[in-house]
Amino acid sequence: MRVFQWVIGGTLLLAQPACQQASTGKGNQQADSVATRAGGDTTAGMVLIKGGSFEMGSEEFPDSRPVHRVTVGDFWMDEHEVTNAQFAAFVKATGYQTVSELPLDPADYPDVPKEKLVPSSAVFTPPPQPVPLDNPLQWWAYVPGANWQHPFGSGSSIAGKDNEPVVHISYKDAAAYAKWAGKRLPTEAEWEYAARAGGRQTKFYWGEELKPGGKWPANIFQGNFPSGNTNEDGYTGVSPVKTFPPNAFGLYDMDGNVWEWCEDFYRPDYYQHSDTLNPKGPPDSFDPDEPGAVKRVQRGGSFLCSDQYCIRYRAGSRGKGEITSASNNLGFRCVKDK
Ligand SMILES: [Ca+2]
Ligand SMILES: [Ca+2]
Repeated sequence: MRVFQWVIGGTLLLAQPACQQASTGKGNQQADSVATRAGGDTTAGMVLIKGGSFEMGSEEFPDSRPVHRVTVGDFWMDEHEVTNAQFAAFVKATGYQTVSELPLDPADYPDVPKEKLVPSSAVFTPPPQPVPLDNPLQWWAYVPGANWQHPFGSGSSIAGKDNEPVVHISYKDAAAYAKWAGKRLPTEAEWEYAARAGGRQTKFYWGEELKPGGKWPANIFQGNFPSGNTNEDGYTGVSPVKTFPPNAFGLYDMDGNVWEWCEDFYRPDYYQHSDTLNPKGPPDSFDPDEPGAVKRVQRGGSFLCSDQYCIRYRAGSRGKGEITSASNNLGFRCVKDK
């Protein structure tokens, strides 16, 4: 079941369903019935990541401490975020409907006005003037009809945007796609190892400098958040995949563009007792900010991140999201065992 919340440098909860932990809605049944496509063993468009050891985490954020040594095995990873064209092929083959497209049962949301219980998703809607950064409702709107095919609501479309990352993707949607594609979502450790290209601890995944050589190396946010996007990197919203340079492993947009789901459940204290070999996350989730909400890890930040507000595009930082929630800066990529 869906929680009315968005994760952008923190979480905001508007209303919770009556029985979150059960989470046995229509989205689940759909995902369970998705069959793996024929020829699903292809690694086209993937990069073979040679495993190794690295220093995982960041001392900069309470939930990414301590930095600890982790070893991951070899795996394949999508070279870019899953695109609208790729997701459309999945939907065409399976008839899958994303969580944002499904109706909500009023019985599950006794505290939410009925008129709000229509298929919808969170869209970044900045105010025209500067605002204090203490209330995300000032720049997030729950827009009826917003979903992966209509990123800004029912009047919008993805026509001509085949190469943009698909957005408004919940964890359940991402997992269903991965299953169909014969792939899986990355573990958090695999994701960070790939984002660091196996390298050392740095402030940003691309290095120590925010803007090396005077150029923005990723699609993030410049200017005064949320109203004053100066658009220095050329994109106020998503950018087509492969617009910005790849990292040393040949992977694009690990930093910025859209947040990416990982398979691991979220717990802020997991790194204090994480496995060191191919860690797969804790057995269940717990977020003291929203006890009861089932959350998985998200990584890499988005086009809305900057040092002023959502600083979790920085290397080693972690994001989190309730598994049926989505927004127009949230997507994913897949991995595959070697
Ligand atoms: Ca940007
Ligand atoms: Ca990304």
